Amino acid sequence: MALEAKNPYENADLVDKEASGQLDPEESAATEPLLTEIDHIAIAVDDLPAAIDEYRDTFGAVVEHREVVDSDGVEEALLRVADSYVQLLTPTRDDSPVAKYLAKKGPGLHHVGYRVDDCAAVLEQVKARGHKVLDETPRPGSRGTTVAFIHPKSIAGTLIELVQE
Ligand code: CMX
Ligand code: CO
Repeated sequence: MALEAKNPYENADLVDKEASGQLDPEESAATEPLLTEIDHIAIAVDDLPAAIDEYRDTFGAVVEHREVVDSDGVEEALLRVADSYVQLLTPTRDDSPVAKYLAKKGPGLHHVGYRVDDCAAVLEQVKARGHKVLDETPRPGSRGTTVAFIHPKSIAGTLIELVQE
């Protein structure tokens, strides 16, 4: 099919829609990759110092940045891995989204942060494609970044953070 040849990563649903004339093939997919790099893999933990020690002792990974992000009720430790980070995250208060996650699921992968060149522009594209977003407009993240979250139920079961440095 034409769309498959143009973009092998397109999903079957869109291919079907294009074939049935519901989607304009020229507008059906982002024309160039919007995600430029994995910024961070975020892991929720109950005990931040213990997790930092574990990563250092096991992998030799060291903390490059520590920050309390009040707006999200979290404390983070960023450990560099090549051009990306592991973001160890722990809640700083009971109403933090990470506190709720830990209570329900226990420690583990919480979200993936993808680097983008223009967070506002990518967020608009994500919304235009019908995905549920958690931030209507970009907002400040840690390290002076600009971020926006996409709901996990809306895209492949993974909480996504768009990160503009
Ligand atoms: N990954 C995948 N699925 C998740 C999830 C996650 N991190 N968090 C919740 N879910 C799922 C739940 O399993 C649940 O699914 P079911 O309905 O099938 O049981 C559903 O989403 C609703 O979950 P919930 O426990 O009721 O949680 P809420 O809806 O209250 O909150 C979310 C979930 C994603 C809306 C909330 O965590 C949020 O707004 N997150 C964005 C902000 C954030 O995470 N900040 C912390 C990090 C800050 C940083 O990185 O700097
Ligand atoms: Co994050």
